[in-house]
Amino acid sequence: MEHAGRGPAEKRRGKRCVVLSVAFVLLIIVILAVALGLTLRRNTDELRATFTARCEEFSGYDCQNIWDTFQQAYVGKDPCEVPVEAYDSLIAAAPFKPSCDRMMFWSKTKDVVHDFTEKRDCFLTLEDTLLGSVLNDLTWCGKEGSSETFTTGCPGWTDCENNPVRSFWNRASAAFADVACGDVTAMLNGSITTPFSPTSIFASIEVKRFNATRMRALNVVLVTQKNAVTNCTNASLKDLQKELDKGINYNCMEVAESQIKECGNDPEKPCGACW
Ligand SMILES: *[C@@H]1O[C@H](CO)[C@@H](O)[C@H](O)[C@H]1NC(C)=O
Ligand SMILES: *[C@@H]1O[C@H](CO)[C@@H](O)[C@H](O)[C@H]1NC(C)=O
Ligand SMILES: *[C@@H]1O[C@H](CO)[C@@H](O)[C@H](O)[C@H]1NC(C)=O
Ligand SMILES: *[C@H]1O[C@H](CO)[C@@H](O)[C@H](O)[C@@H]1NC(C)=O
Repeated sequence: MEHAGRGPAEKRRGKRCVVLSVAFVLLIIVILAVALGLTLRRNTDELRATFTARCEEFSGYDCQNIWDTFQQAYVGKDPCEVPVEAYDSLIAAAPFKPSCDRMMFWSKTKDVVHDFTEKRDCFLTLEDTLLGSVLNDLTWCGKEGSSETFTTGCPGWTDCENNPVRSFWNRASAAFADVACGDVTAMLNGSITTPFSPTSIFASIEVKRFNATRMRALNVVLVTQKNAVTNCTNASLKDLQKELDKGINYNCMEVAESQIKECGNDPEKPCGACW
């Protein structure tokens, strides 16, 4: 009797336990799915918020349209199959305007250049333009079969050539160099052995676009630190001079990093007088 009476009760408890376990697992799955959905949403929303806020600092642009055009370049695509041409419509939606005699290119001197251009309203880098500034230091990519934007888990700069971030900067650099006009400045790094490196964006994309019909001169500012490694006589800079479109004058100046910083702090000094 005892035996017979315990049997069904244990079975019921067992059944209840299974039902509770299944419910619990389902609950966990639902929570995870909601969390994942929110994370994806947040990825897209955060990038959009940053993009739009930075865009709205420039007046006279339709930032919603620029965001939509931007997304069309990579959303729903394999993040290793976004070619530079994918950004053609984006460039067309917010074209670079020529700023003759004020355009500044750089290679391996990012911090010094931007520290300087932020303080002094003399020179304009790609990162000071609308498209350059809205995407500066950001990461983004899409995924096949998804309408979301991801900001993590995206391929790195060298993981594959046609990744969304690298293709954007290559396309934007080309478009910025296409409008370079008058006297153009380039800040290169005198603390490395090859200041004009063939693999840099400056050498492989920008210099090739410089055109003598618009440009009068390229002025290289070779930024030196205490123990300068190289100077204006370096062979890589001779290569740069040779690669320039015939008719563009070339100048090179060695300028101490401390002098550039000092000049950035002295708003009274005329722009051209920094070196
Ligand atoms: C030049 O490159 C070196 C080595 O990468 C770096 O430490 C230095 O800050 C760079 N100089 C400038 C002016 O950016
Ligand atoms: C410069 O522009 C002219 C006229 O648009 C063009 O014919 C020439 O091929 C260009 N040169 C370079 C080096 O891009
Ligand atoms: C430039 O550097 C080379 C060595 O790389 C040196 O022989 C030369 O004297 C330097 N020139 C100047 C003007 O400092
Ligand atoms: C600068 O230029 C050449 C060729 O482009 C480099 O290979 C050199 O090492 C050079 N640097 C110095 C410091 O001599």
